[in-house]
Order: sequence, then structure tokens, then C-alpha cells
Amino acid sequence: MSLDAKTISALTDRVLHAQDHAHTISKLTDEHPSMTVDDGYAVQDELRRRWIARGDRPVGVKAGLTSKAKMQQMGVDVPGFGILMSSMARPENGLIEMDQLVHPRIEAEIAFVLKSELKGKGLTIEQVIEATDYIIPAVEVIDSRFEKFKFDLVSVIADNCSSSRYVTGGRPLDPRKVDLRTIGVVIEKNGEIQALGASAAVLNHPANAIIMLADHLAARGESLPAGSYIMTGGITEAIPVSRGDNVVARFQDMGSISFKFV
Ligand code: OOG
Ligand code: MG
Repeated sequence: MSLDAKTISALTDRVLHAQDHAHTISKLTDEHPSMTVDDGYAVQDELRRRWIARGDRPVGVKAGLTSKAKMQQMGVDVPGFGILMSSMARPENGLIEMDQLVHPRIEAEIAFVLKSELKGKGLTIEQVIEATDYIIPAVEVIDSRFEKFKFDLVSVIADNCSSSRYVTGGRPLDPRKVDLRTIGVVIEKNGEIQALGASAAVLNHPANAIIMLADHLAARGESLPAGSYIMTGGITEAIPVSRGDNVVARFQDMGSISFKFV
């Protein structure tokens, strides 16, 4: 780490204010070029403390920048991780309020729900599947607090990897009964196809995102407890949305998720 606790706290104030009031800020590395990835996660830790202090509840975690399409779109070639709180969840078929957001984009992702703890470095795909209760479709609404949705790895980590809203839905599946590499997904906006892909786009197998996440947590003395909800990252590039847009994400054999931006 390169920043002291006082600076981490001041940066957390700045990011939290931008998240709460839907405004942009400049990249944190513009002012703190020596800021490290660990400093970025220290800001996330402080965000989580503040959220819990005001009554919010951690639900799980997300991996992001796990597909080539996403890495190329954002110009960052290393995955990052973020915290998912209960206040970020929105119901299927619901409305997402645009005036709480800056410049949102949507991503179709495979989510995992764990039935037992995953802990330690170098887990295998088999161990991840063994610990998984079910997989379920998810659509993440990301919303960078950085101007023009442009950032570097350190800054985006400090902004909790652009986490903003997420919608879970469709039908859960037993991960032992499907090929997790070939789940097809189609994203539609107002009835028109915007992007399509298959789940292997995420690190060849979405369970690899969870292996990387467990590695990251193990290095910090943390783990993924039973019951964790984990989003494994956008399969395709993220799609920008505007007020009035109707979104549908269709997942092969897992149903669809729809909602509207108002
Ligand atoms: C960072 C978050 C990326 C994903 O699924 O790849 C992400 C961003 O692109 O703003 O959530
Ligand atoms: Mg995502």
C-alpha cells in the first residue's frame, strides 16, 4: 500500500458521495499516481464498513473484466473484484431509476450461489462446482463514477468495480447437470439484439472467475462463505442504456431476465 489511512478515508468519502449522488469524479490515480491495487481494495473495505454502518447488508461479491470483450472495451486486462450489497439488488420485471445513475451499462452474467465455503488458493473447477448450490442468470447494471466511463484498474477497484445494481432471475440450474462453458446468452434492448455470446467467454469457464476470486480473498485472509452470491463477469461487452429502455437477457435453458429503465 502507498496511501495512509487518512487518505484512504478521504478517497472513500469522495467515491461514496459520487455513488450516492450520481455524479462523476476524476480518476483517483490522477491525484495519487502512486496508488496501488491494494489501496484500491482498501477503499472498497472502507466502503463496505460505511455501508454496513448505515444498515446495508453484504450479499456476495462479483468478478469483473473476466472476458476478452470486457477487457477490450475498458482497456484493462486484469480482472477486478467488487462487493455486492443488498441495497443494489432490484427485482425481475421491475423498474430501475435512471436519475440515481450516471451512465449505466448492462452485462449478462452467470451467478453462483454457494452451499459450502470456498477457501484458499489454487482451487479446481471441480471444487467450485462441488461447493455450488445452483447457478442462476444475472444482469449487472454497472455505472462508473469516473468521467466518460474511463478508468484504470486501481481507480475502478476503488469505485467497487463500477457496481451499481443487479437483477437475478430466470431459472436456477444444477451446475453438475450442464456444460458451464456453452450456456448461450442474448441481450436485447427494446426488442433488438445488442450482443450475444457463450459462457466460455468468461476465462474459458465461469468457475475460473471464482477460483481467481478465492485466490484474491485468500491473500487477504478471507473466503467465500456458504450462501455467497457471486457474479462471474459480463460474457459480452457492456451495453449502454437510457431512460425508457426495455432490457431482456435470455439465457439458454435458464429463462430470461427483463426490466426497464425509467
Ligand atoms: C468494471 C466492472 C466490470 C464485468 O462484469 O466485467 C464488470 C467496468 O467495466 O466498469 O462488472
Ligand atoms: Mg459485471
